[in-house]
Amino acid sequence: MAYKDLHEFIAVLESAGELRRIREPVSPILEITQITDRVVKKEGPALLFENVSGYDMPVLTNAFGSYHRLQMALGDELDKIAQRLDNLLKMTGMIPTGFIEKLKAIPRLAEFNSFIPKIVRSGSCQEVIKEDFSLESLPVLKCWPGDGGRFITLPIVFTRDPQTGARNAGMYRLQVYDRRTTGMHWHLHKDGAENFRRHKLAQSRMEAAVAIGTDPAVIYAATAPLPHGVDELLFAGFLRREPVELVRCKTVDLEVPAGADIILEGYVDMEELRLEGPFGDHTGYYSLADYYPVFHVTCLTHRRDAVYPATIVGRPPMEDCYLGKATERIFLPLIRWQVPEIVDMNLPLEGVFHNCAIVSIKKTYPGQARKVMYALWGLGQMMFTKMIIVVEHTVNVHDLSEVIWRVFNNIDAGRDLVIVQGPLDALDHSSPNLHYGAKLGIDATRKWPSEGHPRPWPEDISMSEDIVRLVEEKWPRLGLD
Ligand SMILES: Cc1cc2nc3c(=O)[nH]c(=O)nc-3n(C[C@H](O)[C@H](O)[C@H](O)COP(=O)(O)O)c2cc1C
Ligand SMILES: [Mn+2]
Repeated sequence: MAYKDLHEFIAVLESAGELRRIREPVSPILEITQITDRVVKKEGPALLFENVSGYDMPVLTNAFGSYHRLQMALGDELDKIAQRLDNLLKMTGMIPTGFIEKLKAIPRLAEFNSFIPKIVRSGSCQEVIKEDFSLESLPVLKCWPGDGGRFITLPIVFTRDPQTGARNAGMYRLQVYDRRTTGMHWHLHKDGAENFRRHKLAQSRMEAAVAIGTDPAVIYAATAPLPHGVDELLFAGFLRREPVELVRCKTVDLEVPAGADIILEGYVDMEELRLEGPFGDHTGYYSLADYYPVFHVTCLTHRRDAVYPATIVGRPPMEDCYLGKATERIFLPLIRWQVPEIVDMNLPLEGVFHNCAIVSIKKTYPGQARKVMYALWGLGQMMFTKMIIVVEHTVNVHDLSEVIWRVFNNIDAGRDLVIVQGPLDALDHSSPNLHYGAKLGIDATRKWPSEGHPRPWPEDISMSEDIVRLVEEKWPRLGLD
C-alpha cells in the first residue's frame, strides 16, 4: 500500500506494535540520541517523543531501524522490489531486448507513466505559512557531544538542473546556523552539488526547497543512488505504485510533496561558503568540519500537526544501515546488467556502504575477479568503494565468517591484492587527501594456472553424502541432542 504521508506510516507502525510513544520530557540536545542509540542497537521500535523540552512538535526517530520496518516502509520484500524494477527497466528498452519484447513492453511503459509525480492544487504541508519564522523553533537535534551544532538529519533537498529543468531530490544534512540559514552538505560528487555548479556556470539564482517528514518511499528515494537526471520522485512513485502528489512552493519555482510535515523554501548562495561540522557521522567517527554552501531559508510552511522526523547516525548498526541495505538489494539486479557474473553482493553494515563490498562471481575466464572490481569502481556511487572482496559464487557473501575464512586462506598477498587510486567518499578520513585515495581489491577466488597458480587448488573439505545420511539416521540413537 502507498502511504499518503509520514502520519499514515506512523499509524501503521503503531498498530503493528512497531512504535513507542515517549511521554517523559526529553531534551533534543544529546538525550534523544542516547535513548535512540540504545533502542536501535537492540533492534527496538520506532520512537515518537511527544514531550520535547522547549518545543511543541513531536520528534520521530528510528522509523526505519529494522528490516521489518524497512519492508513496511517500502511496502514489499526488498528482493521483490528489485525484481519488479529489473523487469520494468528491461521492458522499457533501457537494456537491449528483442523486437517482441519491445512490443510486450508497451503496457509496461504505461505502467511507468502512471508513476510520474502529480501536481495538486493544495497540500497539508502548506496549512501554516510563515514568512516570519525562526528555524530555532524546530526541535532540531544536537546528536553527539562533539557536533558543531544542531543538524537536520532527514531532509529531502529539492533543486533543479538549470540546463534541463530536471528536478533532483537528495538527502543532505543541514546544520542550522541561525534563525534563517543552514549549511548545505551535498558532497562534491552528488547531484545537488552538480546542480550548484551548473547554476554557477549559468549565473542563475539557485532556488532550493527542503521537505522534512514525507511518506517513507520518498525519504528512501532521496537516498537512492540514481543517475543524475533521473527523478527520485518517479522512483518513489514506482516504489509506492502510485504517483507522489506535489504542490508548488509558495516562494520558489519548485514542487514539494503535498503531505510533507515541514517545508523550507529558499536559495543557496553562489559565493558564500561556511564551515560545516564536525558531525558524528555514520562511519562512527566525527566527519571533519569543512566549507560548504549556505542555504538561506525565506519561507517556512508546515502541517498543523507536524511531526519532526530525525535519524541518528553513529557507530553502526544505526538506522541508516537499513536504508543502505534497501539500496544493496534493490540495485543489485541493475548492477548485474553491467557486471553479469556477479551472483550476490553484501555491503556489510560495518563498512557503511562505501567502505566495503563483498561480491560473489561465477568465474569463467582468468582475471575476472579483477575485471569485476574495476567495473564496480566505475559504476555510479559504487565508485567510492574502498575495499572490494571477490569470492566464488558458491560462497555465501552474507556469512562474514565464511567470507573471512576464504580471504584468510585463499589469498597470496603478492598476487591477489589490487591497489588503485581513485575518488573516495567525502566522509573517508583515512586517505591523506580529501576525496582522493587508494582502494583495495582482494581476489579471494580459487586461482587457476592461467592466473599464475601452477599448483593444484585443493577442494573444500566435506563429508560424503552416504555417510551424512547414515549418521543422520543414527543420530537419535547417539544421545547427542
Ligand atoms: C541519513 C542519511 C544522510 C545522508 N547525508 C548526506 C549528506 O549530508 N551529504 C551527502 O552528500 N550525502 C548524504 N547522504 C547520501 C545521499 O543521500 C545519497 O548519496 C543520495 O544518492 C544523493 O542523491 P543524489 O544522487 O541525487 O545527489 C545521506 C544518506 C542518508 C541515508
Ligand atoms: Mn539524484
